[in-house]
Amino acid sequence: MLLEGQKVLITGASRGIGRATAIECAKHGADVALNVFNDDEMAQSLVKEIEALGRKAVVFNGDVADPASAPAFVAAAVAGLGRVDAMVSNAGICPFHSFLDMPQDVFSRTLNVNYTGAYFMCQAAAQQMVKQGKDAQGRGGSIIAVSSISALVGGELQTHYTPTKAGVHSLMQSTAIALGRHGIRCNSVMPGTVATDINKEDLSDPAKRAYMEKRIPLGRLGRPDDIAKVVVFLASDLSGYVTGASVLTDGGLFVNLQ
Ligand code: NAD
Ligand code: RM4
Repeated sequence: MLLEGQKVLITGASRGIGRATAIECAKHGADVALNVFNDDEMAQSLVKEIEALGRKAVVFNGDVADPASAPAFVAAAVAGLGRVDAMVSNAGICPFHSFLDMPQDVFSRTLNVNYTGAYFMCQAAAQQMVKQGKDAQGRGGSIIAVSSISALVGGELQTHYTPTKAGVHSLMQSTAIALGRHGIRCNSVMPGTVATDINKEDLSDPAKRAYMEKRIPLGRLGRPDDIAKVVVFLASDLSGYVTGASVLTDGGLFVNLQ
């Protein structure tokens, strides 16, 4: 019960890593506010799962690429849960595409969802945390960006995507400085390859999947809850002196170069 009584906001919460994060936070005693984007059935089934764990869930439908969705999500969370203790900026897309013929709309949408969305969601959460003030132990809240191993390595079909993941990690480094005086910690988690909808097609080639698995020292692709557990750690007091950091969570993939 690392998050007993905490109020945690999660963007892109209906599927994959965001969904697992919502469930893991609820298992650790948190109530959750779920930003979803036109995914009603999945959102409703998630609310049921959270409630079955004895926790509260507030749903807010909105496109993170629209900066106006950020203060609206935080306002909905405060109306439903009373306050904000942690923000998990998770929503992201990766429409795999080659570089030389990258359409401008695919580039722009990826940037707007993954980077602009994260920026304004984190800003809106931080504004609310600053308004709430620090507690007696000097804690002001925790902001966690879901970055990626792709912040550190390239991807041939990810030239639009990898810079957004480097970008959100860099954002956490700078906001850690900007918000430290308010007791707000800012960190990123960098997942390796986790089988979710985002890469279903990419990993549907058995040869590619087998190649990826073979390169991972722990011998398997990541599961959404592998990442969710690290998010819980970064939201909790266990990481109370950690800010501006990243936690690479990849089964060893990054170091396995030779
Ligand atoms: P996913 O496709 O299962 O989930 C993405 C979620 O984001 C969905 O719930 C989707 O509805 C939501 N979303 C998409 N566009 C949105 C928008 N405009 N506004 C609000 N929500 C939106 O994929 P996932 O693997 O769970 O990805 C979650 C995050 O993890 C992404 O930021 C991704 O870059 C990152 N990541 C994933 C992997 C991986 O291998 N799966 C690795 C590293 C990082
Ligand atoms: C991640 C990483 C994974 C890929 C997903 C879509 O950041 O690059 O390997 O499958 O993005």
